[in-house]
Amino acid sequence: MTDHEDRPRLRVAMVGYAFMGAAHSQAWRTAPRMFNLPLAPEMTTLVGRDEGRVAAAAENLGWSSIETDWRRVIERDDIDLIDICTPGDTHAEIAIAALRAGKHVLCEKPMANSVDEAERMAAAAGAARERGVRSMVGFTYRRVPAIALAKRLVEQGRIGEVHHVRAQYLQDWIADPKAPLSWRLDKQKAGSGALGDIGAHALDLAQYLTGDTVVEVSGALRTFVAERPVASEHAGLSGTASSERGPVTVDDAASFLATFSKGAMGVLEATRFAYGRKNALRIEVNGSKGSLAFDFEDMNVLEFFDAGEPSDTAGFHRVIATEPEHPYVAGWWPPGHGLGYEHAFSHQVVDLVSAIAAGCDPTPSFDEGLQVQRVLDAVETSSASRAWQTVPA
Ligand code: SOE
Repeated sequence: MTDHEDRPRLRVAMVGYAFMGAAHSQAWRTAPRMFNLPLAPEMTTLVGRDEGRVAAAAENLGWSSIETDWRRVIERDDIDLIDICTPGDTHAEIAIAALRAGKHVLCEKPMANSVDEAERMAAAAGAARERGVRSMVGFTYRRVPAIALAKRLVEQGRIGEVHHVRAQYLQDWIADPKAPLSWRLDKQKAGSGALGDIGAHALDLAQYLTGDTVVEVSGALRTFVAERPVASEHAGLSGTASSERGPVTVDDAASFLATFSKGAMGVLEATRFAYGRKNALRIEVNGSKGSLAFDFEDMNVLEFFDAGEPSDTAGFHRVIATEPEHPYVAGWWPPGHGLGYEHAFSHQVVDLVSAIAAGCDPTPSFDEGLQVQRVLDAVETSSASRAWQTVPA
């Protein structure tokens, strides 16, 4: 444990306290204990509309106080950063107001529900940057050590020029037609379905690892189950079913072909209907000198093929990314002791706090969030028009 008393504080208010709020809370609590941060984060206020529920969550997750209106929080002088963990329909309003009020912002993904909202958010982030106010989008998987290692290898030229990117995000939590409705199946709240919720992660990783952007897409969206039982309780991802039924207004699955600006070809897929695949965020990149492959269901491992090796022994190496030389790992356990889903959220806090202290912009920026939104939008348009779509620059 590190003594933070002599460090400047970073007073955090978090809006929302469900699955993502719990993951972020864990990270705000843990990162300062395991990493030597330049600022001391304080879990000052948890924000939610229902006073009783937010008070219980604050007690449980470790927040010092509560508010029931985010607008009051952004007016407060004792808050430095707003962490947005609400459904997508509120991201733009909260983030823009917070940035204008001079608060740093961490915003969950997808950054917005539409390109228009994302453009306004990126503009607000640009104006805030001029005043030293920072913003970041929660594409957390970038901070899984095996993924950060893959990025390092690509940058070192170890796989050469990228030809192919295959990225999939496969889940199965609504494959059963009896699984009830939740806000994630409501276009109004979530913007889109598998496409924005998990396809956005696959797309972000594809662009992050290659250091390149998608310029053109041909996509297809499907909703396999158009109507579902109304959830009687919002527990976990899918709640508990009642006898009443309501419409699903988002896609259950999305897939698209992508052309990258430097010519690489991408095949991307996101689905909540892949029975047996629980959180299979997979990516494989093939280059002129080798290949890399990752599957979140085996998240401590990165597979690496070096085409320069003698062919009699060449093969994918299974690199267990738990050595102190691997990104982020030195802060944790001895080699081989494995990290989990939550650790990437702690790494997100480490990088965000370090950037704020250093006076530089953290990544992924709101500009990157906007670019992802533009690709997602192009996929939707392509699916509707059954034609390739150019992604606006
Ligand atoms: C639900 O599909 C979800 O929680 C996503 O919203 C997260 O971003 C992803 O990390 C896990 O799955």
